[in-house]
Amino acid sequence: MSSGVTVVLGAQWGDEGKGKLVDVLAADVDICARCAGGNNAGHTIVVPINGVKKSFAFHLLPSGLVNPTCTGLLGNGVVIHIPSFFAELDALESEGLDCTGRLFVSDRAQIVFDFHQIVDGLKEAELGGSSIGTTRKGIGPAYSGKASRSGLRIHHLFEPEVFAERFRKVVEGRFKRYGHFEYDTEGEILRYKQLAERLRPYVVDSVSYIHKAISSGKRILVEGANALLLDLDFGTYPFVTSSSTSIGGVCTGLGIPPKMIGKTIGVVKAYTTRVGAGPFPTEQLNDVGVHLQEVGREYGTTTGRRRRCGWLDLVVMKHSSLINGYDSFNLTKLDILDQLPEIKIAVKYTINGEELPGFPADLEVLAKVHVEYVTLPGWQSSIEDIRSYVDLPENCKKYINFIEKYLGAPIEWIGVGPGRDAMIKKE
Ligand code: 2SA
Ligand code: GDP
Ligand code: MG
Repeated sequence: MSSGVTVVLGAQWGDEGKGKLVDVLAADVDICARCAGGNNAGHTIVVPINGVKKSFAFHLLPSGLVNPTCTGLLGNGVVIHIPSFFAELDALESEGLDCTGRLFVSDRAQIVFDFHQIVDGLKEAELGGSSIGTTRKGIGPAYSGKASRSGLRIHHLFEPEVFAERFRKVVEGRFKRYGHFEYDTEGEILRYKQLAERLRPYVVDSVSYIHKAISSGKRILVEGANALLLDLDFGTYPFVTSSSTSIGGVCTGLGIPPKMIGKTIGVVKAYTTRVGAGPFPTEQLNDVGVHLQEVGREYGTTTGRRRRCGWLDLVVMKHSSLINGYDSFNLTKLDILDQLPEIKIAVKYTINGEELPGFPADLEVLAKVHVEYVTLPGWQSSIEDIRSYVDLPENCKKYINFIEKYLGAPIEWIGVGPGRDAMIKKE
């Protein structure tokens, strides 16, 4: 690990395989922190336990917890549905992953309540045909509450009267906006009184906690959730999530200054996927898309939805690189391209023959772009068992080199299968 905080961020529309890289890097870190998002995220990790491959799905908790010496931290920028926090924790512990004393939650983090999840569904229904395709985990409504200063934070749980008063007010506000939906406000206040006591041992002043850890030489890894194209500012707005999923969200979601970030690794799938609605210029609504979806087993980790699939888009990746300033990349799921005779890569967007200067903000423009591709020959052999860069087929290396050259940063890691060991470190 390099000195300073290491950051892993999704470079496309999510599900690039961040969880797997975090798991690999967690072997050498002391703390794995989440800075944004909630249990909308889904990170699948496949690890050998007593010689048998076991799959863990993380949603809210940091994936680094799979490593028994790694401590997990949920920063102030995360939104926390407390019953889901405990459900995930209980599931991990029942599978033999003891998290006692190595999981902490920021006292400044916002709470996601069931009413946020109900409202998420109501908002989507209201949008009808132009719905976002959210995970319905209450993420948008919780961040809206935060921005409009009516949200409840973890520390409010420990001031029962303040909590009850703010809670009643905010639920009342939702009833005014959406009509009276079924919700037991007083019952929830009682439930949260009990949940507060269960949560108490996990709660820390995360700013002091992380700065103390940094100054005592602890190695910190930040696990990004969702991805750049789902960022509230830089993604395909409004078809985005409601948090800052870019490098800026690392600083605001944990309270660390940019100068403490040592290295930022972008995770990029060898093709592109997205779940939910919104434009996707390289989407393949044909046999190629079906092939990627089926061979890549592209289903949402949280909702089970089919992920839309298409070719790798380097215009998207350039936009993502400008904002996040990746030091290196992890190219994942390269093995999913094994059988394809030829592989396309998007390199340019044009309108009326003119190249666009960047990734357009306006989705009407994005929907109209003509995508220019470069076609490279496939390698048509299995790379799943290859563990060294030099042993990869020549056409596979050409694909990797093309991406590196276009993006101007090295591909440091190459994923060739879902398991922890199926990763090539390119020196
Ligand atoms: P939300 O629920 O308000 O954050 O949804 C807003 C948009 O963000 C997308 N989104 C995601 N995209 C990819 N992966 C996500 N996590 C799960 C996974 C998704 C799943 O790992 O597979 O299981 O469906 C994720 N979370 C949010 C979402 O599709 C909307 O486009
Ligand atoms: P995340 O949200 O970025 O952590 O990604 P997800 O876990 O939602 O989705 C990535 C999926 O691809 C998971 O099922 C991983 O186990 C799997 N995966 C990750 N890297 C690779 C790889 O290099 N090859 C293959 N075949 N699967 C991978
Ligand atoms: Mg995911």
